[in-house]
Amino acid sequence: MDFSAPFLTKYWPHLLIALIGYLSLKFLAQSLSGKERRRRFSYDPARQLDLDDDHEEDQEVAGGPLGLEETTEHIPYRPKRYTEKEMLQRSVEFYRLMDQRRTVRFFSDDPVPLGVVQALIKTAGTSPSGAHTQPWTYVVVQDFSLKHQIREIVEAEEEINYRKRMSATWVKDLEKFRTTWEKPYLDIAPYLIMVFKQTYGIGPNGERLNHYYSEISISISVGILLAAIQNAGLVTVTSTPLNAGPALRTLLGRPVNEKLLLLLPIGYPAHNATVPDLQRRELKDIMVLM
Ligand code: IYR
Repeated sequence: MDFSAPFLTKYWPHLLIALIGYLSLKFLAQSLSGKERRRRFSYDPARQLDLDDDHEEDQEVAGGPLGLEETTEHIPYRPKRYTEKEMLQRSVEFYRLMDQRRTVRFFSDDPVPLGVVQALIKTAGTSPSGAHTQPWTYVVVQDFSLKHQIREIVEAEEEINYRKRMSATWVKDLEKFRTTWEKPYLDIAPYLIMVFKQTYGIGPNGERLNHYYSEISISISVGILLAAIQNAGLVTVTSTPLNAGPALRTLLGRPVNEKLLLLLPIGYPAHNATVPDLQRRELKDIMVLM
């Protein structure tokens, strides 16, 4: 083919159309393969909410260093069996303990031994998780200046949340809890537990490992953590710092596969702490026996 000047003068519209067509097809192919990648790497129905975890990855690898290999041995499991009387007694006692749990927003700065916090996090780590991927990272912050920086980030976002991002109905629904964008407890509580979800795992050679149902897994793990905190005689507030996740992740130097889900301050309640006088739904309203 003759690519001389007269050829270009004559056929330049055709060439232009061909170039535009080529670039559009390339763009379409890239975005489709991106979608496909996202689909393959996340079998997590809650994932539509993850706006923060869109990354390039290398290759898909199943399992992980702590994951179950096909050859994993199955071993006998024979926990202690209680009598029916003991079982009832223990269940009712545990219910009574958990029924005392309240979300508390007023903290004492009394110190709590780190060993207690470590035991609480170990307990949270006993949670079941999708394909035993254990997709959680619990970042425990005790450093005063770091806690203060966290407070500044959270309050800056919460002020906008309360003023603009949350609907008027939402803000009204919260009135009875007397919450505001101000979070002094972030300075006062001896520890802030920052709960990160690992949207995918990273293997020993930097390869990307699939995680399944991570958000549900972490919710279960945090439920166990709340029970452990209650059992230790400490309190927390399960806060979800809307829009502050990326800045907090950067502040704490967490990797891109982690997304902040919850922020739990822990400590003793302030001596003058108050809680709203709420009622729990009765058994007949929450349980259906068939
Ligand atoms: N995250 C905000 C707002 C908030 C939202 C709900 I839903 C609550 O149950 C409580 C508070 C805050 O922590 O103030």
